[in-house]
Amino acid sequence: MIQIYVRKGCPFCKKVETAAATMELVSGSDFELIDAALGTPGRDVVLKVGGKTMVPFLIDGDTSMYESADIIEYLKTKR
Ligand SMILES: N[C@@H](CCC(=O)N[C@@H](CS)C(=O)NCC(=O)O)C(=O)O
Repeated sequence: MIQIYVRKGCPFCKKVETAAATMELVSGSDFELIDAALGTPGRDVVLKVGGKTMVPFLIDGDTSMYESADIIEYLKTKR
């Protein structure tokens, strides 16, 4: 399943979550939201895979990306 790493209070994460909802993609079935707050395993994954701690961060198999706009475009291909 697509994994989207987010943090509470992150407006770029909220933008991705709102766009996903508008596309009628459902959290828990179409994608999984994972907390990447300081001290979480999610943050470690983001850093290990992407090289930065920035969120939102998407992982879908071998595909991974930062940048909310790119993530939204990617999700559009998964509707
Ligand atoms: N241009 C990026 C900006 C993302 C961004 O600035 N995210 C903040 C949190 S809202 C962040 O992760 N900053 C760096 C960090 O905390 O390591 C996007 O549109 O996704």
